[in-house]
Amino acid sequence: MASLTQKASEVAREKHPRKQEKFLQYGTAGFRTKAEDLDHVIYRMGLLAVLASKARKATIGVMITASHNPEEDNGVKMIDTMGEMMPKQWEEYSTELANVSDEKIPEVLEKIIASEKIDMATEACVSYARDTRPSSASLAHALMEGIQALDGKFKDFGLLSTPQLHYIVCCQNTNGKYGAPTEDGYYQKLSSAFIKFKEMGGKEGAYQDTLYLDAANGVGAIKVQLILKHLNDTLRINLFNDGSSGKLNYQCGADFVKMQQTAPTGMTLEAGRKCISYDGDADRIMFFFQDQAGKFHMLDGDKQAALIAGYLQELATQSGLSLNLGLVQTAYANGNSTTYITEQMKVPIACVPTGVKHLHHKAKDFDVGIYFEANGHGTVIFNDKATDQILNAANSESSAEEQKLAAKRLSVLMDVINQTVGDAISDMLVVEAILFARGWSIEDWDKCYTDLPNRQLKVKVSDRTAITTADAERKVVTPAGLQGEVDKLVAGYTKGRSFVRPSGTEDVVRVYSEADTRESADSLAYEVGLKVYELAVGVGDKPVKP
Ligand code: 16G
Ligand code: MG
Repeated sequence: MASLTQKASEVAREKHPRKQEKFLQYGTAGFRTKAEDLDHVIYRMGLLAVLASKARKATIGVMITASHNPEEDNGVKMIDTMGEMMPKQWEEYSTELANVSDEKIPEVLEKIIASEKIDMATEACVSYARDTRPSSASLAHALMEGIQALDGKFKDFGLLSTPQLHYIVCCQNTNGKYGAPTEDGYYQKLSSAFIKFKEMGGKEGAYQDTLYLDAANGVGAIKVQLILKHLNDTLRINLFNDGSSGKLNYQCGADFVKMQQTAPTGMTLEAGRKCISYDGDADRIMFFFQDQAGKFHMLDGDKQAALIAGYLQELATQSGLSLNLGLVQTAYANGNSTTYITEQMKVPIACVPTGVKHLHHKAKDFDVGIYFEANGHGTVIFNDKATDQILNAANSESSAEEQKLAAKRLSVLMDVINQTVGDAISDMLVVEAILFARGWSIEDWDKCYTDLPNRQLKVKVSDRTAITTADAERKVVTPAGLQGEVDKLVAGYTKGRSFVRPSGTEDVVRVYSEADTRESADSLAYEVGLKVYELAVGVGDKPVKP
């Protein structure tokens, strides 16, 4: 064993040396920084993935992407055996391993081997993939050399969207029960379920099967064209920002649309056109359209959650199943979505801190757990009880026709959903399926509730870890006194709400605000931002008055 970990250190020194002392942290979405600083980190993640695979006695996934970040950035994230995020202790191992000198690598590896009681004789297998960034291919090579240095086996899936790799890892570790563990298996499963769902028929109405897609010049552009081949014209897509000329995520993509509350460049809006944006690694999706008066409407993660939860709840009731269905949101969820979903739809809501792992984990408390971040990342998970009940009801000879049809629809929709993680392609199909079933246009869907005007801004402070929060990030604990100031400011606005949290992916503090008017939301964000700047040692430019 010692010779193996020693070899890992030698390869590091020869081929993937740590060139600078910059501290890097495995954050909410793994490591994410300038691509040029990542070679040694990704090599080491190859080493760690081998240990994780041995510890789990199963396949581990590693995705190379920086999602919606600028093209120059890159990142890496490990995927656990069921397609989920890695637990905290592995995030800590990642951070520790990434920041030691090349010479110290054996020491850290051996410590992990001991604490996880890893039998080094166990075979290891790592599945990995990358996004379309120029730096991704060479980083994938560094990863592979890390895996090989510890004698691990690997499968290189080349270019994939992040959720496709999550799906494949889950399939690999469930012996194909969740689907065939290949990219083609993914297309087959989702597309055949989507086609089947449409064959069951929908309500007459204003539904249109045409979409205008901004693919953020990312991997989604390639993958959506592949799934289209399997969809047999059940969906039409006009593709924009397909990567042939524009820059990845630059003034386009789901994050741009959400943050700027405007259409991406490279795409012309026309009244009533149903438009969508993916982010750079296709794990988020935004819907939007322009109305007859030229006004821009955005249907974010909250609205997708409302559509999906409402429909699933209806099917569950119609099929006579007693399933405990609930929705998980974060503090970023628009106040009007929360009110609509709890009061009108009567679906229970849980609120958790930002980050997919928190939402996914909480969603497991329900038989049918729907989770969405406002930024467009979300999915639905069905536990074993729900899955069994739905499949039994769909195949039962005894139940009434209407009941059986509802259960059939549920069972088919379940296969359109990528339950392992939020997935832009899968969510697109799920939303389209529901709109089709309801006979709705995007305007019909948009009418369920109107978003409260909201604003987000960033404040630079000398140390963002000085900001700590509680109550699912809705309250600031430190610096002392800040929450009191936020409360006072919020009290001055009708329907005002605001919170402050340190970012997990950028060196900034984020401020969110909402209120009854655009001006109020902007002004509240500004005032809260200023308080953060004053009480949390702001650096550089102060927030600017709107
Ligand atoms: C990451 C998270 C996303 C979260 C975002 C918040 C994952 C896979 N992704 O992208 O869920 O919304 O970070 O970023 O967990 P922030 O902490 O910088 O606001
Ligand atoms: Mg992403």
